Amino acid sequence: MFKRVLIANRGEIALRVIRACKELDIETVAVYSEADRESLHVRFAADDVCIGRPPARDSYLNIPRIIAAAEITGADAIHPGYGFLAENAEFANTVRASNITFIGPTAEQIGQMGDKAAARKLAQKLKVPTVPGSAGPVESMEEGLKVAHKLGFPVIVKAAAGGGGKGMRVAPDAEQFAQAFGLAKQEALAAFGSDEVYIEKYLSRPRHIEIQIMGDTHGKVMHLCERDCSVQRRHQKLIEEAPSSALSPAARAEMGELALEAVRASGYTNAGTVEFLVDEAGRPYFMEVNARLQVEHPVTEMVTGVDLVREQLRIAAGEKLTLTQADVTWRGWAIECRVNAEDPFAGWLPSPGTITGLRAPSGPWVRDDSGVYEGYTIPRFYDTLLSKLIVWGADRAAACDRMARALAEYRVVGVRTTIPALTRIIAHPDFRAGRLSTAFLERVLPDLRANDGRFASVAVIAAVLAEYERARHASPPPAPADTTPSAWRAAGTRGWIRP
Ligand code: MV4
Repeated sequence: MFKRVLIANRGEIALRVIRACKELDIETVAVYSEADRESLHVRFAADDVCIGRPPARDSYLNIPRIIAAAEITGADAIHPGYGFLAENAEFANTVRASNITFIGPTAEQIGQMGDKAAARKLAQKLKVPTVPGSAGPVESMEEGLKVAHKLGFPVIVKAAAGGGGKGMRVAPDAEQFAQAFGLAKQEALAAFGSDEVYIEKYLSRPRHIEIQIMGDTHGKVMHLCERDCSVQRRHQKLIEEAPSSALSPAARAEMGELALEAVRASGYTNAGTVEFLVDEAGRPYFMEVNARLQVEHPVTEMVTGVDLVREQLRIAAGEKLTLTQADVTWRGWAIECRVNAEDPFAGWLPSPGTITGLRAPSGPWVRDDSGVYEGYTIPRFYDTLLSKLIVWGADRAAACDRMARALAEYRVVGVRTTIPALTRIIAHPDFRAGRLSTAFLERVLPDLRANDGRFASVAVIAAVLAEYERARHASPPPAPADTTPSAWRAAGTRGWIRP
């Protein structure tokens, strides 16, 4: 096993990895930008190195500085977390060339999975179903239009180097095809340095269902149940769950097999996710492979009992997977809500600032993977994720009830958060019934608003926060002479202990 692991990331995921290391008695090294001096991951790690200025390209995306930090501190492995350099083949390769172990798939596997058009081709070769579309990259507008006519509109133009929604444009009809094609190409070139695109028939209300997989360096690969990530807004997932209410046990088993089929040939190692869209008829279509640990991995951990980061570390150290496919079972239901510092009442704009009051939910079957603390100032340079609230229940209804309870316990003062929106979504009849698709959120957003254009629960939240502030800063009111419970309460002494 490793002696010292450097975590090339920040926020809650850096803490998540540090925790797994500590439980395996591995020393930890945090790297941080000048904006993150006061961040929790720096305090949690045994050692830390400042790697540069706040913009990510000067710090968390700066490969030479991260390698230098590992060399200075004597780290023998690097965990990339998610985002930043997690799926950068050049980084994985540079780490390896520096005689440091990259905790993730090989540079070659990352490169392979990064080319979405090639991954799609490979899936087709392996008889894993894909959405009808172009055979490969489409060179010209004319060729694209021909393919689109053959498929029938609407179609979607996707960047080969893309993924996660970037460089993607829907063409509803032939008139709008040229524009969609041009914009997708342009965006792809700007974002990925390659304007290669391919075309697929557009599915209008699919569910986004992904299979967690794990492979070791001894040729064993297994899947660990699916996650349903259909509740998202502009490719930002808000709520994820495991398992999915859309799959029967037979469909689940079939998708697990398809996911394994898609990665077996390439000898995939470490954690990965095979992403599918599932249409209204329940047919799965391969989309892409995410060669990293994902944000929403805790829901899988909660239903399977497998510590995915621990397994990542063990696999990277050359050990065998703890479990076999036959040993992996899932029980009950887990739901995750992403708590972001964004104002859902003001176009979901980031709400940076200082957290002046904070109380995270707890209690049975509640997990809060947070990267913040009371007094912490959220830097404006990075994403707005404050924490992931994950709950488990014996079934989906119990998990929904528990999430509602946990969200109601959450208090964040000083910045706006997505909690009021999440509360409303969890309470929505369609969410409760599991009537989900990637179109769900946009469709129900108006339902979540009251007549004044704000969420109906704003008044409630404001009252709760006012009460919280009062209790924190006020001094107790004078005690009434009559200290019976009813008189005590009538005297406005709620929140103060009766003598
Ligand atoms: C699609 C699709 C519909 N049809 N492909 C989004 C994430 C990426 N991994 C795949 N994505 C999609 N691919 C076909 N053939 C719908 C999505 C999609 C989406 C597309 C446009 C705008 C919002 C979206 C939200 C979720 C999924």
